[in-house]
Amino acid sequence: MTSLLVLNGPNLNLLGTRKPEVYGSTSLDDVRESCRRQAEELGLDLDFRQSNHEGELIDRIHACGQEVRAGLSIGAVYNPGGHTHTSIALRDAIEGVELPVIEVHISNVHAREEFRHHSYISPVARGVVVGFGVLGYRLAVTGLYELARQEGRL
Ligand code: CA2
Repeated sequence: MTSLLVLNGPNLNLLGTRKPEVYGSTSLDDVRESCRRQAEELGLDLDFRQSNHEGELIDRIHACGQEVRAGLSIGAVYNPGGHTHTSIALRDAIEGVELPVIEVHISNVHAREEFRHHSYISPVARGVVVGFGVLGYRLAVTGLYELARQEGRL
């Protein structure tokens, strides 16, 4: 079965435990379950991951790029967390394997501190979903799925 990667960067394992006024009270396990149900409805396998380690995230992006080339995956929904604003290496990884990515942010980064307004990832993403809370993951999955259909990859 064709798969879909939902990738989460540093500190997103803390979701639902702290800062509910910014990130809500839903846990990352709840997000995983919601994505699992949505993937099932769409007839896709779900690969849901979180890592606090940049190299691990880069390796996963490379692997997913190969899966897309082989027709085994439609790409990734990616919340890069703090790496959004710092990581040229993650941007290069996405660009390097031409991975179809929908970038997602739970909070409206543009309504927050200025250092959150710039993303190294957005220029290499196919789309960006910002500020819808954890609903953004579902919107991003829908967007990635529709792009894959439009492009004849599903
Ligand atoms: O809004 C988002 O989804 C972010 O990607 C979350 C990142 C932040 O650095 C970005 O600017 C925007 C932070 C993820 C850490 O999440 C936490 C969740 C609960 C408690 C503490 C951190």
